[in-house]
Amino acid sequence: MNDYWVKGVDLPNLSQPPLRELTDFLTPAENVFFLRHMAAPEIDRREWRLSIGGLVEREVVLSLGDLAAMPQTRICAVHECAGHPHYPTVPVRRVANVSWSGVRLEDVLELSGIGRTAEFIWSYGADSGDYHGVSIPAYVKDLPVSQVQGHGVLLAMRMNEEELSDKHGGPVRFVVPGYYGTNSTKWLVRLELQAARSPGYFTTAMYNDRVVANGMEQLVPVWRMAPHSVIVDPVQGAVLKSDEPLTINGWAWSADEIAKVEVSTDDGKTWSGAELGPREGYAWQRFRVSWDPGSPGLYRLRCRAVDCAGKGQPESGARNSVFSIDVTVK
Ligand SMILES: Nc1nc2c(c(=O)[nH]1)N[C@H]1C(S)=C(S)[C@@H](COP(=O)(O)O)O[C@H]1N2
Ligand SMILES: [Mo]
Repeated sequence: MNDYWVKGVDLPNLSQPPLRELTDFLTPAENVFFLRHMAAPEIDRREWRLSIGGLVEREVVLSLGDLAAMPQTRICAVHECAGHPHYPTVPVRRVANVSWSGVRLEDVLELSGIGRTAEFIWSYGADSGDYHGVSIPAYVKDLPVSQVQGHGVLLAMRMNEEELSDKHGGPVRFVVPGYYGTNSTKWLVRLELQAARSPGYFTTAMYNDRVVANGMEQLVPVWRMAPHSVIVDPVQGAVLKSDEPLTINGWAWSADEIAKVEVSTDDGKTWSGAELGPREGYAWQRFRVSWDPGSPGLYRLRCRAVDCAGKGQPESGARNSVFSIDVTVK
């Protein structure tokens, strides 16, 4: 029984399981973090419709039955929250790895056609309301059309082979594998093709990182996931026995495949390469390293991942900065 989520009680706006609950390759639904920015909408599944408009060749409206009758695809993908939009440099390590099933975005866009001048796809959720004093007409996200084609984007109706729950955005949500969770619009009701980025609050004011390159400040949308890794066994504060073989286990992921994970057991003074599992689809990759601490004491364990393009994790001050825990060896 998990105590961070109580069924039947008013939906809280955030739930996050402790890392010790994340030891399985596929995260069970009850251990998948949950998040929303505004009040959760009420959706009648019989009345639900998805409209596709904007710069399309023809407007399309689909019901749940229409989607269910189309070819279904399953994809395994890591699901990571980018963190609080007001504090983009604070790592929250809010992550899960799940399988999503539903209809490919390409198949739906085939029905509507893509207008010649369309550059962005906007996705609308059914939720609206107050967000920290700002009135939001609808949760809207955007992505370049060129980046979503051929990348497994789904209109998901199932999570881990079960009907998508209300709290995870049912009946249908957008799923953008390899991109931060904020792009995977829950309670999806409309897709729009447009020539420019959306002027919505969550695409302009929030979820844009200020990055300084060549002395110039640039705004970089929070789209593709950066390399990240966490240790899930042992966990923070664990008391371990030195006379038993010890293994440090964790997960690493990024928009691209992870090529290397290193672990330090001396607070970053020395690092050793971990055994790294393969990448399946867009899933996270397992890593492990055996550890002989030698003597009892207090140890700070850290891990860091590098993707196949050579991109790693910053030491501090980023949503994906290097993770650490303290454990005691007796
Ligand atoms: N409609 C809608 N979609 C949304 C959000 C939201 O507030 N409204 N939150 C986003 C954020 S920031 C994250 S991290 C994920 C969380 O998905 P989950 O609750 O299923 O884990 O949904 C995204 N999609
Ligand atoms: Mo998020």
